[in-house]
Amino acid sequence: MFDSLSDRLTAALRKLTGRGVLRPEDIEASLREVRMALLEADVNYKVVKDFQERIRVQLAGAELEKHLNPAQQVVKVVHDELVEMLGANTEGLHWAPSPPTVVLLAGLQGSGKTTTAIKLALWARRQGRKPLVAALDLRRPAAVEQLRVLAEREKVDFHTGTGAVEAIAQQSIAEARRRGDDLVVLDTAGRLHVDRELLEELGHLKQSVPVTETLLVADAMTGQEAVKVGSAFAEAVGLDGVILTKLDGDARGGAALSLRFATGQRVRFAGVGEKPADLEVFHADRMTSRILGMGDVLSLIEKAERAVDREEAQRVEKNLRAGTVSFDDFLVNIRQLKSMGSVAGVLEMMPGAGQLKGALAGSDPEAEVKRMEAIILSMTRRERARPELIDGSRRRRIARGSGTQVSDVNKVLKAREAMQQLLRQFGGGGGRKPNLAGLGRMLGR
Ligand SMILES: Nc1nc2c(ncn2[C@@H]2O[C@H](COP(=O)(O)OP(=O)(O)OP(=O)(O)O)[C@@H](O)[C@H]2O)c(=O)[nH]1
Ligand SMILES: [Mg+2]
Repeated sequence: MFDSLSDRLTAALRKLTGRGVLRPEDIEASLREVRMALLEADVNYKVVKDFQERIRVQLAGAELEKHLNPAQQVVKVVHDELVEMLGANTEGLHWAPSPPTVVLLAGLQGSGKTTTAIKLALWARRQGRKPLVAALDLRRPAAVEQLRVLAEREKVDFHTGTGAVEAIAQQSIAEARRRGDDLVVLDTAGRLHVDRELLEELGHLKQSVPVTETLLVADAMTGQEAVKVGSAFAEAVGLDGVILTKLDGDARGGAALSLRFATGQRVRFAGVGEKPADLEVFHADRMTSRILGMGDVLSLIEKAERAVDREEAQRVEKNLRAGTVSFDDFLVNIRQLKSMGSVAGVLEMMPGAGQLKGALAGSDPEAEVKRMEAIILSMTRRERARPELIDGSRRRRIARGSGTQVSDVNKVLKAREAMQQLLRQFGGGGGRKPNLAGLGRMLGR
């Protein structure tokens, strides 16, 4: 997804992170490259101009964060502005206060409306909802059949009918009420181009039923065309957001990156394949991190910087850099995790933290961290400094002392090992600049 944009941006920014001191001309040069990269990705030129201006203003501002070096600051500002450009959102669907929620899907021919109708229904079902899809594309009998077949295969309630689309839409809502469905997705007819007739039809339909959200389904591969369509629909019918399809293809990113500024519309979902399960909520920040190729390291740095007691962290950092983790270090670390908010959320963002997460795989990560803390506090000083001493009988004693099971103690021992492994992998000290910093630095400086 957005591969070449990603490559170019990362390359432009990496040049900076390799330097200790940044001269203004270095920054200018990389901003020029960032600009070229965006234009090549088919981002609307006005949007690019605006973007560049905002970055320049921010870099000149006094608000820069002191704990980041100049290169990191540039990366951070670019990152934040990209998130802004993408609409800074993670919204999914807005649900109607009283069900059913009614979602009207509109868009050009072949943009993916019918496929998306079923995808959205399945996404809602994964959220514990009960969806119904309604076929309102009566211009082509095959279109109704397409949705019917998909709905039957996925066991999603389906409704269609003959006559006026407004009436069928109303019936489908009554049908949903009768079946206890709380979401109705209306699949409409497309056209080759935006034309008056289509827009009027959609306008009438929208007035005939209590639509909760009107979402434009747009093909990301069409780039600026999708943006034009977005403007036309927004103006004539009114939109609440966009579902961008075919982001699994080699879309350059222009549509995703221009829509918000050019039309005021946020991308709410991303279609990432042909299968009914291939729909994701569009997370502006995750998408940005993906584009910048840095995991979510930036936000982790941000959180860590806020939460960590620096001095304590510095003391631990020395050990971390050496690639060893005593239980004292470990205790500091998990307390930091705790102070950062959702443990699961933080782990999510750590590159390669899968192992540690596995070790924490309780139903409630927060409770798990408390238990870990109790277990570590039941160890002797020597045990904490030299975990390899902890044999079977010590494990039993520690379990008794902390009111846990030996299996819980084993889990903590494993988690520490996992963290040590993780550190050796991501390294204190050395390189790996794309990740901006090793874990040691992420946890404090
Ligand atoms: N790769 C990929 N293909 C998609 C995606 N979404 C839709 N498609 C494909 O795009 C084609 C058109 O999809 P439809 O859902 O039939 O499009 P539509 O908007 O309903 O088209 P009309 O009913 O003719 O207006 C199909 O071949 C889909 O499989 C996606 O996210 N990724
Ligand atoms: Mg269709």
